[in-house]
Amino acid sequence: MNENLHILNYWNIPGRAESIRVLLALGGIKFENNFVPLPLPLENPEGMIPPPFDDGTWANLKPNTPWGTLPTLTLPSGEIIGQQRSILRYLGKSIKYSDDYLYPENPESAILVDSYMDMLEDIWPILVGLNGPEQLDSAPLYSTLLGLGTLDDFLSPRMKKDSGDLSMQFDFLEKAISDDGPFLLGSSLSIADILLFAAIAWWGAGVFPDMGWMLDSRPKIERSIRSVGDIDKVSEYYNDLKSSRESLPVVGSTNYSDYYENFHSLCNLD
Ligand SMILES: N[C@@H](CCC(=O)N[C@@H](CS)C(=O)NCC(=O)O)C(=O)O
Repeated sequence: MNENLHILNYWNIPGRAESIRVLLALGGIKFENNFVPLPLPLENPEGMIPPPFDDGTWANLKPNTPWGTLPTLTLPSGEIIGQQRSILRYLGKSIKYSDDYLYPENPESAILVDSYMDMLEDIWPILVGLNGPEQLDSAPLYSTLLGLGTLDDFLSPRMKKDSGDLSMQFDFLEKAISDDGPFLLGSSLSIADILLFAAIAWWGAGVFPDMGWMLDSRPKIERSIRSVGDIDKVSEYYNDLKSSRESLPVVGSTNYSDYYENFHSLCNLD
């Protein structure tokens, strides 16, 4: 590990870390990934270093993280900071795009950015599903992580237009987005756009069979995330890593490489 770099500590999947990776790339901040083996009860494929699945690393690391969770970001000073949205705000206060800080300085814009990020956080645990070993295979995200496919029976009623609770949350999001665009707040990019881009691309592979479940008839959400994928520094980041992501584990019906496919398609890298 290079001590002068930022180090992003997380599993080797997009998950809650991807927004931070994209933001670091957009800010031109050099960082390394410290891929911690995912604490899932799956056999490790031979010869993969680091092993993708549980080898006891997380149990040892967890008590030494600030909040008992990943992602964390190790700063060049050695300080370790945690919590996805807090890390985004921290970085967004010093990273600019087209002369604007990605976490706006004015309180009226900042509350909007926070609201978008908090509403995404309301959706996140529903899509991850219940935690605990005995419930793993009935939780939407864990089902794909364990190679058991997407839980359409769980998701379909909740994503039913006009009646499903999750569908309504995506509709509130669509309604809130500026008409003019291209970004959530209008012409200024913010960390909320980065989080939305990372969330939809991840959920569209890790939870739903595709992004259409969230994007169909929601053109403003789609416009916003496509606009993030169109940013040169973002597409260059995915282009540089594309081949390294072709050799990720395959578990049952899940090829972990597919977890990055939506990011590539949003960056027009197909
Ligand atoms: N509020 C936290 C939630 C983080 C979280 O739940 N992380 C999960 C992985 S996505 C985790 O660390 N799970 C392992 C554990 O809780 O032991 C954030 O937004 O960063």
